[in-house]
Amino acid sequence: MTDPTATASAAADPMAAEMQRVDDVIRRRLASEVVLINQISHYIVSAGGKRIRPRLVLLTAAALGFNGQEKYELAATVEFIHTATLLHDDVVDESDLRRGRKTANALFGNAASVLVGDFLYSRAFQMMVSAGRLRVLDVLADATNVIAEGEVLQLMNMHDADLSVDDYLRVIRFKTAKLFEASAQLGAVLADAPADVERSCANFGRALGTAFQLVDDLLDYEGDTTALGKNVGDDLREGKPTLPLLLAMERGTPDERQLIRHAIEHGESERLAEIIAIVRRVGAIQATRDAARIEAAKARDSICTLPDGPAREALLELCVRSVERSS
Ligand code: GRG
Repeated sequence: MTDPTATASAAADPMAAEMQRVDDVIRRRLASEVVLINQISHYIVSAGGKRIRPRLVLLTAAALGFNGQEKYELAATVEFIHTATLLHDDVVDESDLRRGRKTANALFGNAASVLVGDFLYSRAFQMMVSAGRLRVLDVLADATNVIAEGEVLQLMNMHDADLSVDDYLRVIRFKTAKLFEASAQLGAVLADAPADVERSCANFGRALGTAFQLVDDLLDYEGDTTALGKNVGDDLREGKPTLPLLLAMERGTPDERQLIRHAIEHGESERLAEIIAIVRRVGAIQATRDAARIEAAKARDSICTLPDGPAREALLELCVRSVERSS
């Protein structure tokens, strides 16, 4: 007899069964004899998340005709790396809300969060070795190194109201787009695709990841805390010069420019409501979304030569969803 819940979820997400396979690997690979590791890693993983990076692995592999079981292991691997970065990032940013729940650092403390992040990160390396391909290690070792560089660059840019748009873009390419790039590239690596196809998939992921982070940054001014599952206004509180603020300074009156500059330099959000109103009025949110649309169009162009079929269609659809999202 057909399982009605399986049918319903398949209608909502045609990849539901595939993603379930990834979740099965995630749960199996979380296992540790150390109680606190199990507790914290299950806490963050069971809160869900969009699982967009594992989808990229599965879809690029499928688009290129690869259907081996290793794809689930690698899809779970990139989600582990992503989860490790979230655990570390929430400590660095002192965030207290993630995926609609208290962050692990708020609940278990900074030390436990960093260390369980280390566990997930090193477990990811055990998993990628099990793929038995040096190219997989090459791609992911490079990606994780660049992500860490991006986070350090971001730290250096904190409170810098004179940051250039190029320097801002460099940070988001490193800290976010790199893992999207690696995820899409891994599908091609699994499929033993020629170098130019591997490059196209990597370019797709890089542009999609850039679009994704641009939207992430605008939602911090446009979004709703409940829908986002994290606090809006956190970037301003931290003095993070993201594109909506840089554009608002460019387009605002001298007084408005001064207000935003002061907020970035001192990392304060007492006048958050006023700043959000300025960011919206001068069209900085719209302009940031437009920049994301341009990146998404680049992503779509990158895979125009991939074989036509449902997997390529789903990749194209991801470009739309990543930009037109509100959470
Ligand atoms: C452990 C390799 C390693 C590095 C640590 C802290 C750090 C260096 C990197 C942080 C990078 C980071 C968190 C970038 C932001 C990426 C981002 C947009 C996260 C949110 O992604 P979603 O929306 O999250 O896909 P969900 O919750 O849906 O999974």
